[in-house]
Amino acid sequence: MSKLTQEDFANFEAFVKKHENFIIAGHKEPDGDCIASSIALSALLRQMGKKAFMVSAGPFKRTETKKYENLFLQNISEFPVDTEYGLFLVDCSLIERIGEVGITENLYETFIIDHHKTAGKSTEKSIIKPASPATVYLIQQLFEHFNISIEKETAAILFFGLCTDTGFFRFLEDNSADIFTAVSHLVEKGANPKKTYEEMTGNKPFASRKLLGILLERTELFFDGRLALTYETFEETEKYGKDSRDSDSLYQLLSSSAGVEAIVSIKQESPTTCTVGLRSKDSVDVSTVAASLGGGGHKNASGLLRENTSIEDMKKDLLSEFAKIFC
Ligand SMILES: [Mn+2]
Repeated sequence: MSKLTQEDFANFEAFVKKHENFIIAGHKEPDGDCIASSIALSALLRQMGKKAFMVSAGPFKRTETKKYENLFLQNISEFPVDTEYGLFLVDCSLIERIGEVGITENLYETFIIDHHKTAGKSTEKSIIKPASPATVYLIQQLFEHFNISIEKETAAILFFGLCTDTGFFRFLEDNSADIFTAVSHLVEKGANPKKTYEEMTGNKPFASRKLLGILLERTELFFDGRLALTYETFEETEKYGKDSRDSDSLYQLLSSSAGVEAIVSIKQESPTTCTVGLRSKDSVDVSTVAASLGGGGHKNASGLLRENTSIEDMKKDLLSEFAKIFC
């Protein structure tokens, strides 16, 4: 269930009552949901008469997240904080996930709001709903339960968070009526789907389109077309810049090709280092491939990094691991 219970609301309220000031921290390498959850929670706390500030280790790599960077402190040492502060962890459950932001474990009373499967179960000090497609959906329920008005800007940011984690609703299935009800509330309050879509998918460097063309042209199929593999050389990384990488579009274009069940993208980060991105449809578990080559991740999205290797060697090792799945 992705709906909060009366107990969840009571636990949240009790935690908010105990402190006057709050730190809000999300995971490092923040995505849209993480950033939006932090911003919306901070608005909620302010409207409940509390003070809150946000911290993020960054980096704000994705185009659509960059404009929010200046709302976050990089390290809490930039701000006088005492141990009376309450700490909210959003879109992650482990203090290690927030990176180097000057927060020491167990120093602050902590409340977790998260939707990751690895986060465990809700407790008195957490709201954890793995069935929720985004953390922002949990925060929106807090607004609505406590009857706190959702300002236009907050509606837009909640909507943005939901769109990023659901691939603009493409990942939702037929059990998501509640989410669309929530979306309808956000649009009523001023969220603009067209504008958000343009912000999320636009503003990419022209060079990134060229690079996509090269990577698509180079893609090879293996195992009767079930695996698509492409790579980016170090020279290309240098020429086009890391800002021109648009893995999401690459995966989307390749996975829409008939028969393709898994996608491999090898990126040469330096003449002797490769990173590998793996994506798959539900029929294939790429986390096993990543794990056996020293990486990790989820069933349908995982990756690895290897030093002292070449694209050719990396490709050979990957194909022999995929042979175990496809042959
Ligand atoms: Mn999330």
